[in-house]
Amino acid sequence: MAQGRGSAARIVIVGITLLAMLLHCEVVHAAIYTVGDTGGWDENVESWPKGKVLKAGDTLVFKYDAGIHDVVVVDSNGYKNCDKPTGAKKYASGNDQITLAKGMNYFICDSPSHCESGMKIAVNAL
Ligand SMILES: [Cu+2]
Repeated sequence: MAQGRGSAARIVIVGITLLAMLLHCEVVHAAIYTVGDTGGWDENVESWPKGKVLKAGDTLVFKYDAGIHDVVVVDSNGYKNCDKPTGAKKYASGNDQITLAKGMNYFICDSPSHCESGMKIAVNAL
């Protein structure tokens, strides 16, 4: 009886250990980046992704004054022309966490003339 309880406890401990290892793996593989680093999501942030190796599943954190800026998910055309497609997903909390999809990810600020002033990024997630 006592031995039976002991092995059940061992199985539970092994299970918890495996789960912890899996969760740890997840954390190690997905990185979190603050867009614009200390400057945050602001004008002239366009060059921020240059030289960074970003991966699908990584999280971008957009920090900004919610009353002034926003973050809109656009396509390549929207990025190039600072144009928000109809029905585009918009974030406006001032502290938005967006997980990157594989391939190109484009974000712009929708406030008048901000995107034209370089408040936009194009990120290639591997
Ligand atoms: Cu803005």
